[in-house]
Amino acid sequence: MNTQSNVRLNEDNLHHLPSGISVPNYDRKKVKAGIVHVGVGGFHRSHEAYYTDAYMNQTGDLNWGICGVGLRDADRKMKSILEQQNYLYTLIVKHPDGTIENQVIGCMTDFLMGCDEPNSVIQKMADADTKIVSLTITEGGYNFNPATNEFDFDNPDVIHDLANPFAPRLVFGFLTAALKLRMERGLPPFTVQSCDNIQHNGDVARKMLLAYSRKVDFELAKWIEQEVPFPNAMVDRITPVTTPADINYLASEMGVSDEWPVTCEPFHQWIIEDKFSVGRPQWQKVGAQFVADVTPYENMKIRLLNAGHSVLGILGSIHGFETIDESIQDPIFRQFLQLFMDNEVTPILPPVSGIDLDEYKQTLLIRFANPNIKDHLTRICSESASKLATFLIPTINDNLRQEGDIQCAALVLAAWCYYSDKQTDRHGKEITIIDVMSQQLHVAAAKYAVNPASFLEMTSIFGDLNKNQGFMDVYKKHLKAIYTDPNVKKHMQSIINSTALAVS
Ligand code: CS2
Repeated sequence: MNTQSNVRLNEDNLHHLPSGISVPNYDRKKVKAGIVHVGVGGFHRSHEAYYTDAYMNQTGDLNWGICGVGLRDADRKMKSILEQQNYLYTLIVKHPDGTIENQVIGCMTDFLMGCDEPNSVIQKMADADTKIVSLTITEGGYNFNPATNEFDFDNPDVIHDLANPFAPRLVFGFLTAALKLRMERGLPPFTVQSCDNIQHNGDVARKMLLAYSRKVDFELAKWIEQEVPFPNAMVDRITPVTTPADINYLASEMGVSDEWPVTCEPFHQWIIEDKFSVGRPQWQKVGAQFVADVTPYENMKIRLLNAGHSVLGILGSIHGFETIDESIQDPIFRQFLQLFMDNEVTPILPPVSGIDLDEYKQTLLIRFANPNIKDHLTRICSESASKLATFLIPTINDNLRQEGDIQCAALVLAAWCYYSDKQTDRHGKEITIIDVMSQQLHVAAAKYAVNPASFLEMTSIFGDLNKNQGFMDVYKKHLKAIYTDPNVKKHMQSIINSTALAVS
């Protein structure tokens, strides 16, 4: 909705916005881009950009503005809206009690499209003012084969990039071309800062970039290996997809026209290894935590929060729920999630310094239940092929190694097979599935009747799970139960009951 009395969000109007919306207190004209960020979606805007804006507000250090970069056609809409708004947008922070905070974020200075102007992106990254190139490119964007953990050179985009080093499509092509220019110009390298939910995200980015750059230029790869830091980081803030209702809320209740605001929960966490080549913002002044080793924190977050989301997402979709808060309101879903976290994840987590795991899990349940964060299961289940390979399969493998429990996780994989095969909920209502592998998943799952192991034979996702007889027995039992009766709650309840019996 855009009524005449509404104020359009842009630089000219920034200090004429209606009350109830906070705005940056720094002079945006003086902001210099020290960060180039690839992958400007909701999460980047609610997290790294939020911290950077807060840092500028608090310290007045304006050397860390963010130049956004989109690499795919799909990013054009974001560029065009942000451009019209002089790169301003509203962050709508929704508390569980209904309180809403509206805040304009002002640290973005520009937005470049890699697919339209690859050279501008490469030059921007190679610019001496650029100190950090940060990434939210999703789990799939790292282009590794989860079964081998090696760079996937068979990807047609990689083949394209090797043949067109100055007009690449993937992030590794851009980073390689820009770092080459910096090396040739005698400039120090930028830091590559991954902000994706991948265990050891910095190490993975490093491994993939080294594999790719070695094919391009061996000397350059050696320089990257020795000089470029890739801090690992744990990132966290639940950020649902922006809906027309969010845009309407700002227009009708706040009197502001913002074409693409971001909504998020109040909770945020960022734990980063302190390895930067040419400086960084003092993000610790606004709540980020710098530590020597982020491993225990990322393990905890990915295996509890992200996997927990997938558990609710897959089972909730089959049940017919639409959002995370709706799923967690259901006592059986809640108990099942708690059981999964307590029995299957907690025992394999190393201790996390300064964190009480029980409290952390309770906070997760409260965050998931926030009734104002309508986090759709479509978003949660999107790209499950790469998500589950990172969030859930490693937990199963750890449990199999130490004879831990795998009942809940096996039920989730069985449910995922049913979901991929039928693509409907238990009542036959179609489910929207967003996954680059959805077709392969569907074909493998649909062979269930002739070969119940067919789904798990997709080794690029499941690795060797299909060779583990003990696991396969449990998985097949759950699979049969779900195909016989897709009322997943019944099967969740029976796992809850049998675990309670085993404990008593
Ligand atoms: C979610 C994450 O996409 C997912 O599967 O689990 O986007 C999650 O909301 C964020 O990692 C929260 O920090």
